[in-house]
Amino acid sequence: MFAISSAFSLGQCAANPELVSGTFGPYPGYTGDLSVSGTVSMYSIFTFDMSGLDTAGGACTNPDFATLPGNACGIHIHAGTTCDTAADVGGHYWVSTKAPLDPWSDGEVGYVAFYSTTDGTASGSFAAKTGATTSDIKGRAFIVHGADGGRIACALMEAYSPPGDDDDDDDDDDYDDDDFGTE
Ligand SMILES: [Cu+2]
Repeated sequence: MFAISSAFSLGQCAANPELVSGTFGPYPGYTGDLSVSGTVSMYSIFTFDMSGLDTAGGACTNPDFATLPGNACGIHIHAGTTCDTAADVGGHYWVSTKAPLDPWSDGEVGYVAFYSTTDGTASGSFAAKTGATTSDIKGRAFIVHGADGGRIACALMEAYSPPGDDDDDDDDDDYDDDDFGTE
């Protein structure tokens, strides 16, 4: 079996975006009536650093999604909040009211998160149009798929605690269950 050691992270505390927009003003030269306000916050992309990944047949070395089974070599957030019971892990997670297409599906959106490995290790980063906030994703299952598309590893996404920070992070998790899509 695969021994996965993993470090997935969203890299930030839910309350602390990495970047935030300043005050919106009119675009230079814009003379129309519209006046945009609000904020845009940037939370981190996903970064990963893993070992013990599937090297079978070299399929995940440079994945060709046209010929591989669905989800081959994939790394995805799934809807479930457990890694204990397969039936409860659920399908891909995204907020369908904000991101209409499954960002984790093969090809449909033109993007799917995957790992590429020759020796069972992989690292990198990716963004996914989940429509989800960090707190939406907190507690959900991160799934690693093998070269045949099967699920080979699972970890729950937890609040990041910097080394030495033993504060209890009590974020509330107020997503609406009707609000996300699964496949
Ligand atoms: Cu998956």
